[in-house]
Amino acid sequence: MKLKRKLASFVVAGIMAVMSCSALTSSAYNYDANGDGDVNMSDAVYILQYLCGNFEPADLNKCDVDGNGVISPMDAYIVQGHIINLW
Ligand SMILES: [Ca+2]
Ligand SMILES: [Ca+2]
Repeated sequence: MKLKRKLASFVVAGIMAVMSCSALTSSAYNYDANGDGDVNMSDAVYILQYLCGNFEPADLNKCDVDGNGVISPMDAYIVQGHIINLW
């Protein structure tokens, strides 16, 4: 029974992830998290380094790529997806 629940929650999480990909196509996103004028993997690393507590960015707002008011691994994920043309 527990296995079925875990499997069901895993499937639901997968479906939600796929559905959220379409929401990640906004052109309003600021992918340049580190503000150097380029969008590349260093922006995703910049966000993740902040989340790991390695430094305090000069402009925290730039790390909130999707503009939801929270800086999370999802912001780095959005940058990575943009770089590889996933969305
Ligand atoms: Ca950048
Ligand atoms: Ca965010």
